[in-house]
Amino acid sequence: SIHTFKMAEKSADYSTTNGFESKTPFLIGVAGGTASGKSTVCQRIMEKLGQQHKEQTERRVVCISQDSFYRTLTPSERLRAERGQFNFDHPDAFDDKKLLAILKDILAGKKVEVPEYDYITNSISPHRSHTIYPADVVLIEGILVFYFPEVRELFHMKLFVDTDSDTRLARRVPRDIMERGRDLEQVLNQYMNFVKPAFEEFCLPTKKFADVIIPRGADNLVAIDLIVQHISDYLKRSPADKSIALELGLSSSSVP
Ligand code: UZR
Ligand code: MG
Repeated sequence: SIHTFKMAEKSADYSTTNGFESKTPFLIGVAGGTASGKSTVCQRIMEKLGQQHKEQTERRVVCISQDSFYRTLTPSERLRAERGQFNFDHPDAFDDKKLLAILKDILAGKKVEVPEYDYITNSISPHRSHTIYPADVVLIEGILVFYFPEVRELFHMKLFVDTDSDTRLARRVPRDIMERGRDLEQVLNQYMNFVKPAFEEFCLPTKKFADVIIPRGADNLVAIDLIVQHISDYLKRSPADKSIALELGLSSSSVP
């Protein structure tokens, strides 16, 4: 069959990679509105995958936040940001080229440096970044990870965390006040002026690109279990089988 032929071809590729197998990680995009529970969903997936594979200690699952790809603001933008008048929910606030480049490196099995973002100063921490080593599964979470077409195309699996807006606002307010150093009036103004309209214009329309929509977010343990099961089935495949699965899309279970 055509699949058998493809597998033979791929196995040959593997033997030519001078001694070490370049591994293509399984790349998962996790989108959803602010405070929908994206980070928690990622956390749960990471924990469950770790537990299910205790025997294979080198199996690694890592998570990267789109926040690390906010672009550096100009001095005047910075002033606006301090007054809560900069739109951090707009696609233009991100350096999508940098995100794309880093994801391509990750897919090529390279180690990458991911900057750390500081919500208090609204900027990338100049001296802090963390190294992401080649992993089996890489999760990328953020409000607009499905917005940029070239980035979107790279994901092997796309999840959308779908939590009601009132629930999200109720979580966002205390989080911004306690963790991100804001006051109530500023948080609500920003929500009404930027966060809500940008969600409706840029984030919500990307729900249609998702493979799986997770209602209620991190509370949805059944959905998370199903997703984890799917990922771990993939991880159990041989390297050659994996590359075929990635090429054909994981829906195809016809790999011999
Ligand atoms: P999540 N954000 C900030 O509040 N300050 C920044 O410096 C950068 C981003 C917010 C951003 C968005 N909006 O709604 C939110 N504002 O971070 C996305 N205002 O993060 O997905 O964790 O809610
Ligand atoms: Mg977050």
